[in-house]
Amino acid sequence: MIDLYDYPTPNAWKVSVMLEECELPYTLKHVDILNNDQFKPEFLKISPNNKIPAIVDHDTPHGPISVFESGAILVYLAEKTGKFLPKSGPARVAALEWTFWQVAGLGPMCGQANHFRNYMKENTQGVDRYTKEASRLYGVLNKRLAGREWIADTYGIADFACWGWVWFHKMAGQDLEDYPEIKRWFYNMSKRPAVQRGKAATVALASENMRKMYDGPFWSPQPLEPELMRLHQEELEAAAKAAKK
Ligand SMILES: N[C@@H](CCC(=O)N[C@@H](CS)C(=O)NCC(=O)O)C(=O)O
Repeated sequence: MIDLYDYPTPNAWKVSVMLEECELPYTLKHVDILNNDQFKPEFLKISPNNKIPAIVDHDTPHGPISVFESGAILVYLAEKTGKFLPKSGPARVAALEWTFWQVAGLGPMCGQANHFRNYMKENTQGVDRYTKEASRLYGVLNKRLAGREWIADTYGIADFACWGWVWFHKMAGQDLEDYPEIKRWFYNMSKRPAVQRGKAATVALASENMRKMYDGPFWSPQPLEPELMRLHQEELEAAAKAAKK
């Protein structure tokens, strides 16, 4: 069994989505980062950089193994299961390139764009710099996806890494209408039941107020497609029921 230390954010969804896609059983350990749980000594032993996600894998020949940093977790799970990361060759290189591109670029820059746009609006230099950088990165991804179904050669860790950061496109000042290739990829991936389960599971453990924020086309400038919205609602309800048990 794997413990996933999470909070409902795109960084945690990378891992919960992968666990669902791999059909690996896992237990969610909710770390309330708004309440400083990430600084508790027992969590720092697992994740010394005081951030979610982190995992503890209890099912290994070496005894429990803990892993922090989402990119390292994705690679660890891929190597454990033999899934979602080609074992060698150019396809593996592409999967690693785009996964690390997300971890080092798309995630941090969109995070900064969110910070300045939504919490430090008066700092127009910051708003401008990070919104432009988020747009540049979205442009790079849009170009990459032209003529491709998935970000690397096959569906896998690069898609898991990027998906949540596209879900939150509005907070980084982006409009999917400007990126038709990303929009197509995003909706295709969002329709996968494992993706919906992975997101809903982490949201279900959040407070009721927080849940309401996710309960709809949150941050999305255009309403989600009705079919996707219906699936999203069903998954959220099922996950909320499971969390109450
Ligand atoms: N580079 C890290 C980033 C993780 C990260 O930023 N986690 C945020 C939530 S999305 C967090 O735990 N923040 C708590 C804090 O900074 O104190 C990764 O990819 O795992």
